[in-house]
Amino acid sequence: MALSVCLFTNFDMVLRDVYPLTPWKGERLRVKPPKEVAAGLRGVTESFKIGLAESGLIGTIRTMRTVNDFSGFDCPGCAWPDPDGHRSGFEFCENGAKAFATEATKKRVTRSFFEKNSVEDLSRKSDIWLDKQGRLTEPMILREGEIHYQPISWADAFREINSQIESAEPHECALYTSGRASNEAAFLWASLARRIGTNNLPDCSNMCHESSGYGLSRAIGIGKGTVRLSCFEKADLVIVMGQNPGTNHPRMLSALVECKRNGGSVVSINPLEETGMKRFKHPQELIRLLGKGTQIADDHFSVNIGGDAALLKGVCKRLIETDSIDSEYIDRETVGYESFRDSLVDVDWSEIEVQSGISRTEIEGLADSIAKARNMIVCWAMGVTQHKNSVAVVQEIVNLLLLGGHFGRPGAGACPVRGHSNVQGDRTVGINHHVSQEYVERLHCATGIDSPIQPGLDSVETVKAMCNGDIKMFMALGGNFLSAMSDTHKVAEGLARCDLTVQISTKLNRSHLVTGKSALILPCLGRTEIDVQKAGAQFVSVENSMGVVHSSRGVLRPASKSLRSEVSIICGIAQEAFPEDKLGWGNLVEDYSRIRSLIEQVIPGFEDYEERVIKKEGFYLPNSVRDATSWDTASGKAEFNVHQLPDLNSSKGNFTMMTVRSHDQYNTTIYGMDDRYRGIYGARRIVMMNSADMKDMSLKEGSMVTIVSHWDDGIREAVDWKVVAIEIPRGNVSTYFPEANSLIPLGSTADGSNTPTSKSVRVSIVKQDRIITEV
Ligand SMILES: Nc1nc2c(c(=O)[nH]1)N[C@H]1C(S)=C(S)[C@@H](COP(=O)(O)OP(=O)(O)OC[C@H]3O[C@@H](n4cnc5c(=O)[nH]c(N)nc54)[C@H](O)[C@@H]3O)O[C@H]1N2
Ligand SMILES: Nc1nc2c(c(=O)[nH]1)N[C@H]1C(S)=C(S)[C@@H](COP(=O)(O)OP(=O)(O)OC[C@H]3O[C@@H](n4cnc5c(=O)[nH]c(N)nc54)[C@H](O)[C@@H]3O)O[C@H]1N2
Ligand SMILES: [Mo]
Repeated sequence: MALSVCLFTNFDMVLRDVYPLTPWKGERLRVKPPKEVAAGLRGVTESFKIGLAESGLIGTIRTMRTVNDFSGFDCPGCAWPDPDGHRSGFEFCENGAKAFATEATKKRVTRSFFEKNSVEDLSRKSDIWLDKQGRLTEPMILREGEIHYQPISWADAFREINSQIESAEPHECALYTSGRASNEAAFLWASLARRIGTNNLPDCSNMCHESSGYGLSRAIGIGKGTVRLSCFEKADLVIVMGQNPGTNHPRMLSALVECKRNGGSVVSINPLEETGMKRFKHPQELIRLLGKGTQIADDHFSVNIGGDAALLKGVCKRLIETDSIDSEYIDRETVGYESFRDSLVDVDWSEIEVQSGISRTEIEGLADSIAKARNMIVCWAMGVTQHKNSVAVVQEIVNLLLLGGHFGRPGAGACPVRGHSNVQGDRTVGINHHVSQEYVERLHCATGIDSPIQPGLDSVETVKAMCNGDIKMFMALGGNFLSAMSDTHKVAEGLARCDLTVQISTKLNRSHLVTGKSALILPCLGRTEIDVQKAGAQFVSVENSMGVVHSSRGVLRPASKSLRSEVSIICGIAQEAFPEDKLGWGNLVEDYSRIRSLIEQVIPGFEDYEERVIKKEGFYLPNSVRDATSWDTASGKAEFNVHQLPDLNSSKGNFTMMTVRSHDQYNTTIYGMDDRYRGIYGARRIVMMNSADMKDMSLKEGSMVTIVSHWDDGIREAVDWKVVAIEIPRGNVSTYFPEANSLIPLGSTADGSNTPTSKSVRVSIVKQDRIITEV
């Protein structure tokens, strides 16, 4: 089926009189040369600028001083850890500063705002505009047939939810989680789903690092990274693959600088040479801000989108051919080496070169550097996890690390760099559409809840079920499901088929505008804010990318008196629905240590949670590979996995498109229109192309094109994209997320992990003087 799309209008599709996409009229594209140096003084001034505009001078200084300080809150920007053992104040970066400044904004969305603006009015506004209206202040309801949200009391909101829980079957409910939720909130949310009787727990991880967890757990027995932050000082070589740390994990650049200062090398593998990987000036080291900055990447490989599997195979082939492997380690710790070695013999160098876009000589050069490294770390993020063969690529990374025995010793290992600041913790404490028998039993013992054992729905499956009319109630603990998911129009169609959609949120976003028959907005405290309950001011806990659990305590006055904490909202919903539970949902909210006590009983590794989490440095969760080199796999050893190279020629379209973040956004929250590091200003509906490809198609910078994606069920097309020339291998293009999400077919997902293929979509780019209707 082809989607009905009205071409050359400002909106792609009208649905229930609501526009699911962000409108894009009025963008003014300007292009400058990309930046050579990341952070530096400009980074510092940018952090203050956004803070001043949103939260004023006092607020800015207060929040910046307390972010990641032991007595303050965990930076909501990303999951990169603080320096081991010494959480110090002021470990901030430009983008972390933006994340908390927009939360600490002085602007408010009140009931009169909703009186003035109908849902349709709001749908015509841009994502930036929606976010800039400020913090949500009181619970609101959009009743069936109404066009305005109206105020509702907390008690009535909980009653509305309860009547849905009562009328729907358990499997008709889905509870989404975005990765900012604390351990305490996430544990309760997962428990509530299971109390309702479902494992339908789609979460942002399904769109993010699911491929890492899936691939790693089957290969090495743990779905998390195996390094500590201190490993970066000891590594001889750090490979950064499919990641843009300068924008998305700026504090990681300090770790890369440490590696370099100690004589190590850094290699970048990416279709784009991102600014953060060129030079970096540490914003905390004022004296260095004036210098030239530290060069980060010693070598850069402009791989084709989706070409990493081929590149890694080439590297492993060379390492084996030159006998640059740790045979003793391989014999002792692994299984499957022989099949892996034999499979590489059949892989043709010409195929490796074509798929990766890197010459044999260069690949062999990289392999020779790897051979020399005693300790190697491979870091990766979305450039690895969001392809059809992502699980295979993660396992090729493991194969490479295993060849040199790079597990279980300081300075070496696998480092999937997580996104949302507590996405890893949420998984640890039970946000998962799969459950183990052990979890079910422990949950029952601690809480009396009888969890179903059969798997629930992930994010993609939830949208499919919604579109089939199989989900009646969708509740979201944070996030922006509509805009974050692939195939925006399908998600909109699915949400609209629900009876009730509920969003627990801090700020307004497009998921509040495309709703079920009725909808609730439940406004919550953000991480920066003081959370007072019966037993006094509460803290919550979070887990960073390296498995350290620590506390986070808000310092700012709440944006409104009517806000409730996430924990309080979940307990409110559960108490209304299940007042008879011996667990006493209503009591848990009084003192969060009661929730931590439950987590301790249910989740292994949280022994003495309360005592350990209040320590300044927090505590490391056990990690079988890092701590003991023990392999919790089917074979009891680390496993080499053999994967065929993907068939990249089978699909239609003349380009492979990836969707990336600009320097001025946090996922679906758009702070501004500029992507400073890449030199793109004033516009987001742009497509970055190789200048030779542009020339072939007679396109100039700023030319308008239509993008068409191809899938079994038909095409998706989106109009009015402006072309920008960038250094990217030919045949590859890049657009921004979330604008391009309407082009990613719902069915296009990674094998095994079911993650939308946000980084590889086959598309045709069509100069905009032709109308495409069907291909
Ligand atoms: N400021 C800021 N910080 C953030 C976020 C944010 O939006 N803004 N989001 C947070 C979240 S949830 C996450 S998951 C992380 C995301 O962090 P990243 O993964 O760094 O985010 P992306 O912008 O998706 O960048 C992916 C990178 O992979 C490259 N890439 C794409 N395809 C391929 C490929 O096939 N091979 C290789 N080798 N590279 C490829 C792209 O060129 C790009 O540099 O950041 C977190 N931190
Ligand atoms: N095409 C494409 N799509 C992608 C990606 C991509 O690279 N390309 N990346 C994917 C990835 S990695 C991720 S993680 C997902 C992100 O998906 P989500 O996590 O669903 O999206 P966010 O944009 O992070 O959510 C922002 C909203 O969260 C709410 N919020 C912020 N802070 C809090 C809080 O403390 N509590 C609560 N309750 N709400 C809060 C605000 O209302 C805000 O509008 O998107 C995915 N989608
Ligand atoms: Mo993410």
